[in-house]
Amino acid sequence: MPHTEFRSEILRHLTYTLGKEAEMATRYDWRMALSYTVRDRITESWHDAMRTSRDGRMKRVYYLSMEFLIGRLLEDAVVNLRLDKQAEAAMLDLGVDYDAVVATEPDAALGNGGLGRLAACFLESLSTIGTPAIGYGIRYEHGLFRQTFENGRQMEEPEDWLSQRHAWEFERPDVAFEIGFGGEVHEENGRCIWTPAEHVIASAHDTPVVGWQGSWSNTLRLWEARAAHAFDLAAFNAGRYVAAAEPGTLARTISRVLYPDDTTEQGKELRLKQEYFFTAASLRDILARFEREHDDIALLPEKVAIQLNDTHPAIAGPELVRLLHDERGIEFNASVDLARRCLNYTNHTLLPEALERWSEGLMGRLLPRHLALIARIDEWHARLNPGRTVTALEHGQVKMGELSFIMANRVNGVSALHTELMKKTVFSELHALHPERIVNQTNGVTPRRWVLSSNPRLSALTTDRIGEGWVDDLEQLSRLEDHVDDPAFLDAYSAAKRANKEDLAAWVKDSLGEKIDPAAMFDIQIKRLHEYKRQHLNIIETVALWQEIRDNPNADWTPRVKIFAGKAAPGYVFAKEIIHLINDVGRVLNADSVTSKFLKVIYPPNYNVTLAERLIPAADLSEQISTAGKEASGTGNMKFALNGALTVGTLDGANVEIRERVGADNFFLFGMTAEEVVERRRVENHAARAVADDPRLARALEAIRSGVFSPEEPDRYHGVVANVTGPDYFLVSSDFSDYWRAQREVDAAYRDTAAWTRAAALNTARSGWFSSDRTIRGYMADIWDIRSSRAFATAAE
Ligand code: HBZ
Repeated sequence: MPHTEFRSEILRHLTYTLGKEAEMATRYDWRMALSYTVRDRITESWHDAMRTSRDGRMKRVYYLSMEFLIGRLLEDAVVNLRLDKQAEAAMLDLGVDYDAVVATEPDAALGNGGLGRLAACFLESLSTIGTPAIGYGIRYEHGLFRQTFENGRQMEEPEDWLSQRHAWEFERPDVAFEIGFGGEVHEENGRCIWTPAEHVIASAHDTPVVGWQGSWSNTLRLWEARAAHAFDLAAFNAGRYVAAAEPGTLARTISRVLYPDDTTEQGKELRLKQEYFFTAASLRDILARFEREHDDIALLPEKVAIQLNDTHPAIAGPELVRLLHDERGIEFNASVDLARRCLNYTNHTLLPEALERWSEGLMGRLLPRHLALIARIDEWHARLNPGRTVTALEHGQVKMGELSFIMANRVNGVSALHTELMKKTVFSELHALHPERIVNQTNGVTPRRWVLSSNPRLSALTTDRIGEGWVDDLEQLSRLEDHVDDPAFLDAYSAAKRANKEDLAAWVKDSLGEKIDPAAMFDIQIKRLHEYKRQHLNIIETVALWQEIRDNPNADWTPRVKIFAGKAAPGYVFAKEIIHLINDVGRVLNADSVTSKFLKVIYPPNYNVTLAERLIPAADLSEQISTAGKEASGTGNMKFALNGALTVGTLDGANVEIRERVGADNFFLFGMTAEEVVERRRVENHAARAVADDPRLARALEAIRSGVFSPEEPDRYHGVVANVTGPDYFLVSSDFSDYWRAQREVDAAYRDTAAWTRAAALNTARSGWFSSDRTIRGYMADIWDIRSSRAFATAAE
């Protein structure tokens, strides 16, 4: 379609959908008009896809997730529909700055980090592959908090992406379910009837998710909570206006805000309510759709594959049993069997403090019928597996990991190492009972967002050399290997990186006022703040390096810019101290006229998907330095490698598989292995010994402890230093010397520009396996038993 036609459509939406005259239109108006125009195109393929799935009675994937970290959608849709040229030309014709318009879209942060972003990549890959799927989650009014810094300290402000209209969604007032809480259970004619004390309405909002080239679209269905009776007319008439609106306000709290906690379960009743709310609504929707298309419930596992993204929707097990047994009268064992054959569970962490548990008291109060069903499921499981008993209910607690495992057809980890550790640690007993149940599915990322759209320069170069088949067949990147000894290719590759770095430097200057040199190595660590991710190892090494540069300022240092970004959970005090420390160190180093030409520290606030898209293409070095055995997979590590950053990293999560693929020569390995970590913790005073053995570490810690970076409050970091020199559970001190060694190897390697560029290009060429398309195909084959996608749609039964 010519861009003039596209332009008329934008104007039509501006006039008739938004009711604005072109002369009066703001950037917001133009963005909305453009988004509606693009959405119209998606809608056609979306309806086709839904019709094909319905008519073909196809099996569908239902991805239940508390989080979908989708970010901005306009550019993604434009790129997938290949409308970029037209959209830009049309906006130019209209006298509107396309990039500026795109930049006004709020970043939808309906997730905390990797788990939520994985869900978003999966939906896009499912659409690209053409597998019928629906993502189910919560339509949070407020996503993850907005982070600002006040004198280097993290401050949290509410996020309000919905203060503007959300251009992509379709409200479905006709799709609504009543969700109950509390109340009583009684028996009637041998059947259990649950009479909840309280009801909330879950009402659906759909966002189409378009795949590559627009040939298929799936649905992200997010539930909003509202009151069954939003308004108390009697109270209003009595003049009690606030009280009159109370039922609505109370109900709405359920979908009000995303829990900003990515570690410990706060044990909040509201969190359990959120979990049940969206899980129950989704299951009812799934069954309703199934029953519209099939009349034999025995077909359920053949037509329905439900994936639980971590244990947050684990109540799906007992809820599905309740819907089948209590509500449809199917015999209990048959109900459990049917439910179990539909359900699968993905584990994302082995950290004991992050495994969800609910007290029996709370569960019994909020979901009395489910508590009873969990006990019955435990009995059922024990009967089938006499001898050894593993139960979900134990010591007055409901263990959601065990419940998910027992109720799942397949359980998966997210990297090879993580899956092996699952078998050996948290789920060892259940694994012994069900050795076929645990499978691995190493994570992946969508190349459409994380290369094509975010790194247009690298994409153009790649397409120029190998054609554009790589976009939905990422392993074709291996064909770049034929070019890594071609100087012209390497020049172009390094020119693309350089231009990305210049863009980032300009942005840093504009937004933070700090000047950074695009010739310096851009060394980036971006992820949630957590002790196991060890941002403090990175900043302590930065301090030690700064001290060495000061000792010998005329030496030939390799210039570096250390870039950090990430949020700490608001209640996670230690993580917030690390943020404060990084900012304090940055303030001192960036102002040091002797060292700042060699070393700077930058920490842009409010890390989100959009910022990741800006930073990753400009990275030379990717920091993946978690304590081995703690990072389940990581997905940022994959995005960096694809975009040609070399990794300095431990043998943890998917780093192991990245290193295997890119080659040991193109990866800077350091640190203890997962087994060595366990050993080392047994050594008495391991941290103190490590400090005593490494004068550099001792000196850096002393500077931090004595207030060199916090002169206004010299003991500000006593706690941090006491931790790292004392218990040091995450072995920062014990891994420091080897990290230092690896970093000096990085320095040396970076000085050989040609060799570095070649290694970077090899990282791109060899990372094609880390596409989420590959991951999704793995789930289809090993978990969902779906061999067909759109190409194989079968005729109606
Ligand atoms: O899931 C992450 C893992 O830490 C990371 O290694 C992995 O790559 C990624 C995708 O598999 N886990 C999370 O992101 N977890 C959460 O965000 C989370 C959120 C709420 C919770 C607990 C964890 O209550």
